[in-house]
Amino acid sequence: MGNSFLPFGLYHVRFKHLLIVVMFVAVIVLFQSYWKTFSILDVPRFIGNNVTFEKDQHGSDLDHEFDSDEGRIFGSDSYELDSYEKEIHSFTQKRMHGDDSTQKVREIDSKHSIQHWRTNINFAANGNGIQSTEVIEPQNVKPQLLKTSLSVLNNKSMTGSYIQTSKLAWPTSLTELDAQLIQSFNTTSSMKPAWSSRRDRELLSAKLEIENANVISNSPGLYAPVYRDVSKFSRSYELMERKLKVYIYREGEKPIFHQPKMRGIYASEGWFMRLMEGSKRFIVKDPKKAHLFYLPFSSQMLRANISNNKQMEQYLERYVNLIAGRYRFWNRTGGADHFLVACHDWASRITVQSMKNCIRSLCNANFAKGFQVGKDTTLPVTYIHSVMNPLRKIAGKPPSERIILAFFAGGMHGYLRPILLKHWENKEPDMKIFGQMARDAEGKRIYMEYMNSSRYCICARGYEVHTPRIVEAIFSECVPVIISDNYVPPFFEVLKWETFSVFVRESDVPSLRDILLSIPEKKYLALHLGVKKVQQHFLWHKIPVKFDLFHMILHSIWNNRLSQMRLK
Ligand SMILES: *[C@@H]1O[C@H](CO)[C@@H](O)[C@H](O)[C@H]1NC(C)=O
Ligand SMILES: *[C@@H]1O[C@H](CO)[C@@H](O)[C@H](O)[C@H]1NC(C)=O
Ligand SMILES: *[C@@H]1O[C@H](CO)[C@@H](O)[C@H](O)[C@H]1NC(C)=O
Ligand SMILES: *[C@@H]1O[C@H](CO)[C@@H](O)[C@H](O)[C@H]1NC(C)=O
Ligand SMILES: *[C@@H]1O[C@H](CO)[C@@H](O)[C@H](O)[C@H]1NC(C)=O
Ligand SMILES: CC(=O)N[C@H]1CO[C@H](CO)[C@@H](O)[C@@H]1O
Repeated sequence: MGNSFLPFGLYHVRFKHLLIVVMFVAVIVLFQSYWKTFSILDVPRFIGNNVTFEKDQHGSDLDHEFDSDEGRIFGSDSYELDSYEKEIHSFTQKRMHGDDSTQKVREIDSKHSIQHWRTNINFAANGNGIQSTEVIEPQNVKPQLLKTSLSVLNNKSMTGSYIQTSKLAWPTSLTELDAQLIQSFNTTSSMKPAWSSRRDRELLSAKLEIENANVISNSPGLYAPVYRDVSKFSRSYELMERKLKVYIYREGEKPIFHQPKMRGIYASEGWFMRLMEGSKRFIVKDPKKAHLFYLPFSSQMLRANISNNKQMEQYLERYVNLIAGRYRFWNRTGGADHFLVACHDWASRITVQSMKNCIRSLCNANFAKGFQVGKDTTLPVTYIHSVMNPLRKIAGKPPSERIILAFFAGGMHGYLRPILLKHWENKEPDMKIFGQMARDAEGKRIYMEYMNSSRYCICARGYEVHTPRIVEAIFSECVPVIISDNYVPPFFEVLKWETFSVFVRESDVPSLRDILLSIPEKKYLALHLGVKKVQQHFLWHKIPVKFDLFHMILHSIWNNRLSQMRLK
C-alpha cells in the first residue's frame, strides 16, 4: 500500500495495531508453511537454502504492496496463505531464474558499463521540462547502436509497422506474440463439435460479417490508431452486443462459486462475475440458446479454501465432470465454448488440465507457461480498494509538466526488480526508481505525485508476469513501460499496445534509460494520447457502459471463440 492508489491513511492509523498482530501471526504461519510447502511440492532439495528464506521472511514487503498477491491486508481473510504462497513463488523463481539471471545481468552489465550516456537534462523552470532533454553520444559506445534504435523507433512511429531487426527497438517478445496471434488464426482450431448446432451457425454468420466489415475511418467513441483494426473491432463489438448469449451454470456452491469478491488484488474476477451474473443483455436461462457457457468460480476463494494445488485441480475436475454428466454442452465441444475468468496467480496452473479447451481469461497471462494466445485471453489486474468507487480516472498532468523520465516504486518481489534497482536506483536525476515506499498517507501522496509527473511508469514484473501497475499507469496518463517477458497484455487481440505503451525486454534493463530517451518527443506525445484513449477500456462501472472493462473482457472471449471457428 505504499504505492496504493487511494488514500488509506485513516485506515492505516486505525489498523496499525491489528497490522502488527497480523504480521506476527503471518511470520509464524509462514515459518510453518515453509516446511509444509516443500512437502507438498515435493522439492526437498530446496530445504538447505536458508539464506534466501531469511532474507525474504524478514523483508518488509511480505504484505501490502501493489502487486500480485499483495496488498491483501484490507479485507483480507486469507492473508497468511498469501504470504505463504509468496514464499513458494519466491523460491521457485530464485531456483529457476535467480542464479541464471544474475549471471546474465553481470554479463550484460559489463557489456553496457561503457554505455553511460552523458545526458543533459534541463529541468527548466519554464515548465517545458523534459522537452529540453539532450542526448549526447557517449564516447566509448558503438554509435550506431543509438542511431539504429532512434531511426527504428522513428520509422516505427511513422509507419506503425513492426521492425524486428534491432534488439534495442521494440522487444521481440511483443513481436513474437503478434506472430503467435496470427499463427493461431491459421492453426488453432478447436475440435469439431460432436454435432453442429444452430448457435454455431449464428456465430459463423457473425464471423463472416466481421471479416467482411466495411472499412470505416472513424467510429464513434473509438480512436482508430490504438486498435489493430478498428473496423473489425467496431463490427465485432456491435454484433456481440446484439447476438451473444451466455449461459451460467447454476451448479457450484458458495463461497467458491457464485460469490464474487469485489475488493483487493484479485477483484477483476469478482467484478466480472458480479456483472455477468447480473447482466440482462447477455444471459439466457435456456442453455440451448447459449453461444458460450460460463464456469462461475472464484480462483481466489478456491485458493482460500483449498491450499493444496493438486486438490484444487481435482476440485475443478469434479466440477467439470458434474456439468459434463448433467448437460450435453460440455461434451459437444470438449469445453471449447466454455469460459472461465480467474485472477489468482495459480489459476493458470490449476485449469490447464481439466479446462484446457476452455477460453481462459487469466490475469497471469504467461506465454511461457501454457497461456495460449488466440484462445486464452488476458484479464487486466485491477486493484480495487473501494467497491463504491472501484476505479477512477485521474486527471494527470499534461506532457509538458511531466518532468521525470521514468518512475518505479515497489517491493523487491521476484528476480527482476532487484536488477532494476541495481541499475537505476539513485543513478540519474530523471530516473526515479525506488524500492518500497512509505506506507502512510504521505507515502501514497508522493507515489501519486510521481505517477502524475512522470512520462513513463515502469511496470516491472513481480513474482509473476502480471502487475496492477499497468492499469494504474493508464489511469494517471503515464505511458506504461512493461518489463515482463512473455506477458501477454490485456485485450491483445484487439489493441495495438505499441501505440500507447513501451515494451522493454528484461535483459535490456541496463539500457532502459537509453531506450526511453531514444523515443522522440513526437512519438511520446502519440503514446500519451494513446493512453488517454484506451482508459475507457480499463474502467469498471457498477452498471456496465459501452466499451468498459466488463464488455472488453467479454468481447475478448467472444472474439477468441469466433477466431477458433472455421468458415467453410
Ligand atoms: C523504415 O522502414 C522501412 C520498412 O518498413 C524501410 O524500408 C526504411 O528504410 C526505413 N527507414 C529508415 C529511415 O530506417
Ligand atoms: C495464415 O493465413 C493467412 C491468411 O489468412 C496467410 O496469408 C498466411 O500465409 C498464413 N500463414 C501460415 C503460417 O500459414
Ligand atoms: C471457504 O472459505 C470461506 C471463507 O474463508 C469459509 O467461510 C468457508 O467455510 C470455507 N469453506 C470450506 C469448505 O472450507
Ligand atoms: C460426457 O462424456 C463423459 C465422459 O465420456 C460421460 O461420462 C458423460 O456421461 C457424457 N455426458 C453426457 C451428457 O452424455
Ligand atoms: C495529478 O495532476 C492533476 C493535474 O495537475 C491534478 O488535477 C491531480 O489532482 C493530480 N493528482 C494527484 C493525486 O496529485
Ligand atoms: C544448511 C544451510 O544452508 N545452512 C546455512 C544457513 O545459513 C547460515 C548463515 O547464513 C550458514 O552458515 C549455514 O551454512
